[in-house]
Amino acid sequence: MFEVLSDLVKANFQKRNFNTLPISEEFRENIDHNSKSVIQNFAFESKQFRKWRITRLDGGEKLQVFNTVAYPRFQVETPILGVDILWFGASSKLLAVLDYQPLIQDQDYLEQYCSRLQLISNKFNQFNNTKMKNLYDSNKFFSPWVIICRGGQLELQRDLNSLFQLFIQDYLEMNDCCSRNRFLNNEQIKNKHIDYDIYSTEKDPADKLFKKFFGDVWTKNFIKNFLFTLNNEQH
Ligand code: BLA
Repeated sequence: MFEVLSDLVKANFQKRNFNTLPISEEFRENIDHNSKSVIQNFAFESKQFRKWRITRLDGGEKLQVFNTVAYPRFQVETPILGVDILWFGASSKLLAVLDYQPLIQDQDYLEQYCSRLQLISNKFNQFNNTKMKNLYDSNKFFSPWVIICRGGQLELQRDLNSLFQLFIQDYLEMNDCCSRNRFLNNEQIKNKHIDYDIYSTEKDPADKLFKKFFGDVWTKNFIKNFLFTLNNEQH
């Protein structure tokens, strides 16, 4: 269902000389033959990004997932891009979360790198929501302007693609203009990326879902060695 979102990201990559990063066979694609669910993963890098990963989970009519995270290189203090989009077919519910995930909560940092999210979400009424439930701490690696939509078929068809397109383009442009870091040095940036991976490993509610389809062993390995690879690193 969300193939168009992956295509859109990849089209941007082609224009900007991204390279494909190798992924081990077990993560490239995994199929749960019982439910016929398929998970596919892709990873890329470029001059500005050390890793940009994309995950798609096709669980048929019941569940569709698109998830992507972009990690800038340690020399750049810009936010991590995070997107989590889920479609629950049984209840016809869309959950879309999109954010320029700040490395720090300093007000000037948030203004400089994240506040432009408002300009995007203001264009789309039904995405004009920043209230999270308490799965995650909204003050840790989320911006005050995080875009959240809990909607239905209408939101899905109408605006998601246009909103996503703007969201990606704006982020890429922010990373194109190589302004000097004002808030963090390279070592601090690296440590924030490590903290992000550790925090996400703890909080991401995806593990239950993965375990159901692909089992405990694969899921642990996937989280540790594909999704959040810095979670074992030390400062
Ligand atoms: C919520 N994400 C969720 C939930 C699930 C997933 C099952 C709970 C949905 C519910 O409330 O019913 C699933 N997360 C996944 C899957 C992957 C994943 C399948 O990472 C596959 C890789 N999550 C992220 C990123 C962000 C994020 C990068 O992975 C940042 C934008 C956000 N997901 C996020 C938030 C919620 C959520 C904030 C809770 C939404 C809320 O508070 O209501």
